[in-house]
Amino acid sequence: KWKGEGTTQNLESIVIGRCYEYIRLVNPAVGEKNCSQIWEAFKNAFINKDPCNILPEDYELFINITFHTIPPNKSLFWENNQLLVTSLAARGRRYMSVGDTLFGFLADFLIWCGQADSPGLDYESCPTMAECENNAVDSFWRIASVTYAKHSSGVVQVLLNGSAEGGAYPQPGFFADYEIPNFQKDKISQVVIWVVDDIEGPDRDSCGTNSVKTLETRLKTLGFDVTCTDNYKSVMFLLCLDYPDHSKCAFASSAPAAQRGPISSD
Ligand code: ENP
Repeated sequence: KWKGEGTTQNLESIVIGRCYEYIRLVNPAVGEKNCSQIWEAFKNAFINKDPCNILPEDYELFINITFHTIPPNKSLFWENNQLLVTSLAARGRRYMSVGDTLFGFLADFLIWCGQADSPGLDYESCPTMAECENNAVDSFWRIASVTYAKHSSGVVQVLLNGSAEGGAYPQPGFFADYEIPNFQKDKISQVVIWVVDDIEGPDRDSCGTNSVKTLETRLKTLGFDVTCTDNYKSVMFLLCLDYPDHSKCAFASSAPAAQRGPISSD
């Protein structure tokens, strides 16, 4: 009956399994957590309720029991490049995006919703953002975003897609609406923005232009130290993995001539 895809099959097993994977292997530094209690808190936020009337607050207990500190200088905010962020962050080893925190990790890539007057999950369909704002998934990411932004500190990075149709810095968007407003002025020393175009995509937005300019101005007005880099090299290397022969991936080399090819005479 809803327009969106239904609940991911085996949701309970995935969430509980991910919970153990996270606390035992991905990030044991978070310490002991009760994974079945975490699943109960997650489920109780949305089961037996109108799937269009789930609020971020409904996940409060879940957030409280999954919460852990976010290491300084490791936060990575983003829009429109989830797969790139997933490989750049490397499950928290390089950066810790919200999807690399315990609370985000449990839900990443999943879909879920319940139904009014029934304890069952709806595996057939779930409401989309267009059908109702207060759906189980979007309300979840709202409180996850707010929590993550509030607890980010030091140098924070923002990875934006310069080829995105709605602009690299979409408004409305989670970053614009739930993350920036929760940045703690006294905890964040610098905001590092990277605007990276898709290898085969158009160059729609760059540092100092269009929506990125809007973002830079907003952050500076809020009093943050802001830097912006176009096509940041480390991120380009990751993208170029899939396009080794593309002209954008022919990195200027300072290697000695002999390493690039034989020299004709001598
Ligand atoms: P999209 O639309 O590119 O990607 C949505 C996908 O990313 C979904 O599979 C979603 O999981 C997963 N995801 C991981 N973290 C978030 C998230 N944090 N979030 C919404 N979805 C997330 O992402 P958006 O909508 O532009 O959101 C990007 C935001 O995430 C940025 O603000 C960034 O700073 C933040 P699922 O469970 O829905 O399938 C907040 C909102 O990290």
